[in-house]
Amino acid sequence: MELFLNATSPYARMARIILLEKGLMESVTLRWCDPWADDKALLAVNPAGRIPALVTPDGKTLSESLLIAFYLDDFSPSMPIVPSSQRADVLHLVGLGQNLMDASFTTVIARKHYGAEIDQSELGLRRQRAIQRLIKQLGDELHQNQLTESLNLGEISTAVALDYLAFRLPEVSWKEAYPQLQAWHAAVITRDSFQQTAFS
Ligand SMILES: N[C@@H](CCC(=O)N[C@@H](CS)C(=O)NCC(=O)O)C(=O)O
Repeated sequence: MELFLNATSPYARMARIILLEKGLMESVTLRWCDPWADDKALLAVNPAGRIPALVTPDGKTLSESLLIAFYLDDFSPSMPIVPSSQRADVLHLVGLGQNLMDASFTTVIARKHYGAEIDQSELGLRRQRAIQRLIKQLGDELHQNQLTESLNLGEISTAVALDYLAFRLPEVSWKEAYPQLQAWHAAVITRDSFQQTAFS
């Protein structure tokens, strides 16, 4: 398999963490690229020009981080990241994590292209309110003692989204406001899969 990625995409990081958590790194070649520079090799496999993109052993390209996550979970059923006994709980958390990732990432990209004043636009303000509500709900729902030996997809998505917030939008000081969430996040990111893929 091949995974097209860069070092700052939260979506690509999620795919890489799943590969590590499921012990699949030896089955994949990492193809580092710049999706914003119309990378030719990326465009050849994914006309959307976005990462992550995973090329399967039979040459099919998968785009969209969640579709890649589901494919990898099926590819290697050991250590399931969406265990059937907890499906609704895990998917609920995935929704919170992905929405936090989307609102944070869109804020960063909008600022990059249109300047920080874009935060004061109607959509910018909506994104900021969504980020605040999502963090509050995660703070209410997540406790360090819920963590088990293996991570599920909801935990991976949420921890990556929180890490991305700390990396790109440090002014959203969620750690100070939600110490219980901070303890949960700190416990998750000690894992090898998070340490090896830290944003840089
Ligand atoms: N919904 C997509 C989002 C992927 C995405 O937005 N990737 C960004 C990098 S973080 C990208 O490749 N952007 C390039 C572009 O939009 O042209 C997913 O979950 O995979």
